[in-house]
Amino acid sequence: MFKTEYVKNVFENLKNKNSNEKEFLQAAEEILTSLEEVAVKRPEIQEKKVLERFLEPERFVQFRVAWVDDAGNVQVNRGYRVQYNSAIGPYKGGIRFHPSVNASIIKFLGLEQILKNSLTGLPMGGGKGGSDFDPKGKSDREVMAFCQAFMTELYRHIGEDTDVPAGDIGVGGREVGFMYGQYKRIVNKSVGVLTGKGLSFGGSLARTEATGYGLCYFTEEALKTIKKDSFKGKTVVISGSGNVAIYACQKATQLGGKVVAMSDSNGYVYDPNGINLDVVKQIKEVERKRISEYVQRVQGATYTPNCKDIWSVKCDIALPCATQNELDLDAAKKLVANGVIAVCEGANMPSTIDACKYFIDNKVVFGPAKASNAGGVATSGLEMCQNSMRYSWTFEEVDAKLKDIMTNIFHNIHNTAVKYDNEFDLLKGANIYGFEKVCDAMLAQGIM
Ligand code: NDP
Ligand code: 2IT
Repeated sequence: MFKTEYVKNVFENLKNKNSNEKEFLQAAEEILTSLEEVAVKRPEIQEKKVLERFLEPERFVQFRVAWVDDAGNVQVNRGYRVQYNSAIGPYKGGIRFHPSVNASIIKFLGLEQILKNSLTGLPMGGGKGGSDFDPKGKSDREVMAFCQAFMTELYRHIGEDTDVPAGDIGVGGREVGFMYGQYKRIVNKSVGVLTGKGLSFGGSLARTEATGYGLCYFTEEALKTIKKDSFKGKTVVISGSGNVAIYACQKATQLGGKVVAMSDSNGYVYDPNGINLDVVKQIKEVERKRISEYVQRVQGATYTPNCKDIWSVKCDIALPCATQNELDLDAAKKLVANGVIAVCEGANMPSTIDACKYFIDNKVVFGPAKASNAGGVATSGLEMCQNSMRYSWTFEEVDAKLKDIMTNIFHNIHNTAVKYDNEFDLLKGANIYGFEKVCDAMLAQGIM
């Protein structure tokens, strides 16, 4: 798998120390595969043990979160925050509430976040947090009680210049609001310690839309550069129906694409007339119900109770926007056989390693998550900037900066991929371009 003794040993040691952390090892393997050539070119990386230090989080906190449910029962969950790397700025990254959250998931997300944040060009280090709390089916009061209990421990570890969390799966405006309120109550300061806040208390316009919009700006630029093509007239399939998927659907449609399928963890809907996003938003954002509801409300649409089958729907552009490892080699083969020209990742690590390789080998325009979904955290960076200035930009101003950032990310990683002899290997381009800045900063700041 690895060609050099150095990288082989780094990965062997990582495996021995984290043997039951499957997702974390997957992310590390994918990154190390790309960085091997850089380590050969730059001997100081081995001398100063940069890869070993890069892979070991600066800090990892795990804590108890106890709260009381509506029936009066005490509930106990586990909370996490990984402060992975602060070489280029304060730790920055979302919080995920999902029953599958464990140390492996938090560490894979944190590791990816270091490189993603570096790609944005903004001064942000990498972090991530979360809990195995399941917000599904909970009342607003229960979600509030959980968020307050979670922040009652987390507050001591974070700060506007130290570590700035935001949303991720299961954490949106409602949860960020409750957590922000509790932080403010404890420390008695109104500061930009979280991003994705409500617009009336320091949130940035366009943050809600940013990840999905950014994904489409990236995809449009990649199609234009590599294939002299665009969204116009294309059939698009988007997995998920949460924050990222909804705004990816909106922008893909605005750019002239037709989105024909969306999903949740139970199944997917197919609408040959193009997804009616108002209906999806009503079901998911307002009523917090299942995507299967869509077929009760829109004529001609069908529901299939298997979310993975969404990749058998014929399309030109696929945007996986649900979760890790939702797109495997089988799915990749189906997409390619059906003539897909671009697969750009909105979720974090949605494609398995062999699926990524299959896309690259088959000359599909493949946008790796850490580049193509960086619009969310980039706009979080813009929210931090506005909070520091105690000022706010208009929607158009933020959206224009987001578009600029996504266009730059694409060209930076594409140029790097070209330099390393394969313009389709944007994954390698992203890993190398993101890593070199972090590596330079780590070397400049001494051994720590
Ligand atoms: P949401 O909670 O808003 O939506 C998540 C969506 O993914 C839901 O439709 C959910 O379905 C589906 N999903 C979750 N887990 C699974 C699973 N195990 N199998 C199938 N579907 C699943 O989250 P976001 O939209 O914010 O996040 C989606 C992805 O995008 C994640 O990978 C996240 O890390 C990534 N991301 C998010 C950013 C942001 O700004 N929010 C920024 C960059 C990346 P169900 O309701 O059935 O659970
Ligand atoms: O994965 C991600 O980049 C996010 N969930 C957004 C993080 C952020 O700090 O806005």
